[in-house]
Amino acid sequence: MRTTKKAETDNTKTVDLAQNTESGQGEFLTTNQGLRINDDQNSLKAGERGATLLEDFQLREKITHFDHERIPERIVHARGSGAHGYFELSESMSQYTKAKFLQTPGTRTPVFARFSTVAGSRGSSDLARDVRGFAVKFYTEEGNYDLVGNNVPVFFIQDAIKFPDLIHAVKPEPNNEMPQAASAHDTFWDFVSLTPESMHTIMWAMSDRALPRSLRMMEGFGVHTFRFVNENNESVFVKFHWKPVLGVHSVAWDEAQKISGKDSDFHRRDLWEAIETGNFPEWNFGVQIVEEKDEFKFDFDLLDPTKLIPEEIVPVQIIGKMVLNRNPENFFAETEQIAFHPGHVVSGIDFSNDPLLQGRLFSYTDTQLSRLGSPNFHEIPINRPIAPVHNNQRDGHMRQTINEGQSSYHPNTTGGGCPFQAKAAEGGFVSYNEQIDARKVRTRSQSFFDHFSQATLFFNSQSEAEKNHIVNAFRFELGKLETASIRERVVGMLTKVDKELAARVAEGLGIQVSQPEQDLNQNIPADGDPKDYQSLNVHPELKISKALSMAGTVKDSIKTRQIAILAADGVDENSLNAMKKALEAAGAQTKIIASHLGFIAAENGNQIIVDQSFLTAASVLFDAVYLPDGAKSASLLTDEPDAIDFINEAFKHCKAIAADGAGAYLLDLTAAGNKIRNENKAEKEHMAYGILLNRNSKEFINAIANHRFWEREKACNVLA
Ligand code: HDE
Repeated sequence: MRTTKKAETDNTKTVDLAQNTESGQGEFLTTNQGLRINDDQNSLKAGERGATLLEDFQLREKITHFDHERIPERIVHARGSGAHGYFELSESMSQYTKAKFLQTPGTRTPVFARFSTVAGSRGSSDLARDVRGFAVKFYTEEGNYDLVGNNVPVFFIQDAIKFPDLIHAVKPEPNNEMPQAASAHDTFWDFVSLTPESMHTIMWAMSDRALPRSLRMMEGFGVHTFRFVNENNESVFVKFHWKPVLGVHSVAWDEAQKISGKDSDFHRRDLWEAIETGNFPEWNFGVQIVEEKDEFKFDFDLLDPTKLIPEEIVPVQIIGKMVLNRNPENFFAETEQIAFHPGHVVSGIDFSNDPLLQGRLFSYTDTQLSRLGSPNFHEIPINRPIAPVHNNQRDGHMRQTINEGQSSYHPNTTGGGCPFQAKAAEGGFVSYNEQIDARKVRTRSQSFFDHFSQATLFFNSQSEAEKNHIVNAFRFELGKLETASIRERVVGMLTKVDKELAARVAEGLGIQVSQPEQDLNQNIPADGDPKDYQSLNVHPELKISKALSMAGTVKDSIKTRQIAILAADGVDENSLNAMKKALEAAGAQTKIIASHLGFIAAENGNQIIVDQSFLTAASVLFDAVYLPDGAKSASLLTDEPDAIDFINEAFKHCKAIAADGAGAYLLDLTAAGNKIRNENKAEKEHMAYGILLNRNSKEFINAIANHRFWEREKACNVLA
């Protein structure tokens, strides 16, 4: 069989065919033609002070390349961070799918995962309130499989034809390009208020799920219903899930906004550093399987992407795990140039007729053509499959492969018939032969008309603190609107989700809750579809789904958590070091923060190195605070307004705070001290609110593992 000459397909390393175009470390500086450069500091001039000569090819080449360094950013999901790793199967799926990488437990498949926000530009902040993209490219031996999902299991719209409208509405407004990476503006909520199907996903977006503590601490979902197809051509429906081993955790909204200012790369840095320090992020991979015969047994349509299958109804079966263990060498070459596509499937995985998914199948290649500039984007190293590529596609901008021979068509004899078509038994992809016999219609199925019952299920499933955060998120977002009628329409829509939610949001906005029926129909343009598919009243049996709340998530580890230790001259070295060692032994990372960099002198005269000063550190960048013993240190810090602010903020954001000995004096000056210690509450109660006085390291570790003490918001009247 004749083969095409192909670039090395080791996607894990960027190696060129003919020449070494790697980093060039230890090599001479050259032009792009390989000519060694003698002077890269000065352009070629007519005399020392003379004009620069057009002849200077070295200058021209360098500037020209620079002028063209930027490519269009992704139309959505522009800001992202990615990493390499592997997927390891633990349970064979051979009963359901013939996909090779899902057959034999222990099989490892290389992956590249990219996480992103949706609305913001490439340079925007990581902590925007937004859905997060969760896209994974599996480099399987049968070709690339892309699972291009999000960190919420549902989507805003039911039909791809509405996607440009949704995105136009959420992106900065076109007249003034404001606001960046934010949904709190008129056009977004105008669209939402006229699109009742968006309400379920809106509930997720207004919840803390939209403010992850870390990319490593968020779930991922394939969103659509897909199909598995086995060797016998039998199919089942499948939904995909990623479950983070560290649990699902979020930050508070006030904190998110402050992080955006203090470190807009907060998530990117967190992912990078976790991998650099060997704390490889891990997710369990799960599936929900629905037999074909059960397609219509639910009170929602499996094809409707605004619906999830509650885990209480179809449990998630864990079948493997993903480990991310290598940072990219080059952000542009890998994270920026990776091109995902929900249509990149392998034999054994197929599509359902979800109209949102069907539209996506067109969009992704189309967008890569303008973003990456050529139909040969699959030849960019990060996009190359490890499976060999043989076909009759030729040429085009930036073609890398040097195809040999006379034959570039099929069928042929000039090429000995190569490359051959593969039979199904040889791994050739055969679409699932679903029977379709239908009329062409431009309509929506009645079974998609229930827009509110799962929004209600989501709200009812939240803890009290989570509900409060949702109320405040609506108050914030709608409070930013300039058009009162949009605000009122959204509140009217909320009455369909939960009357109390609507009333509380309305109270915060100082408006009356209006009649939902009127509201939903008023101001809707005559040609606007929503009124034609007003909600169907469905009363699902399931009233609460625990899996929808983050309250019951994994809380058993402080691995990679960032702990601030505030200290000054006179700190008790033992008190500081004992806690520091215990926290680090449990996997946390500690930073000693003082008024200045360099060293502080401990009570016993020893010098202690300072990691960060109050100028460069910020409370919002840490998970917990420790105040060690040492009378002088505590007293110096009480005169340091930044130290008091630091503790107050940690208290407001419901983080664990521990003080030892004299460290407690410092606590007394803060809101934490006033609210808890000075009110003479029982010590047990301090603990319940995550304030620990003279407690041992084990107790502090447990408190940090709890992530946040949201109970503090109500008990101490603080709003995180
Ligand atoms: Fe995407 N989406 N999308 N999307 N999407 C893109 O492709 C699109 C949708 C998702 O890290 C674009 O390469 C349409 C749902 C992720 O590179 C674009 C529709 C879900 C990423 C595009 C949807 C997603 C994208 C922009 C409605 C969750 C980032 C750049 C029919 C299941 C991938 C690009 C990465 C990216 C189109 C809806 C997830 C324009 C038309 C639903 C994670 O092609």
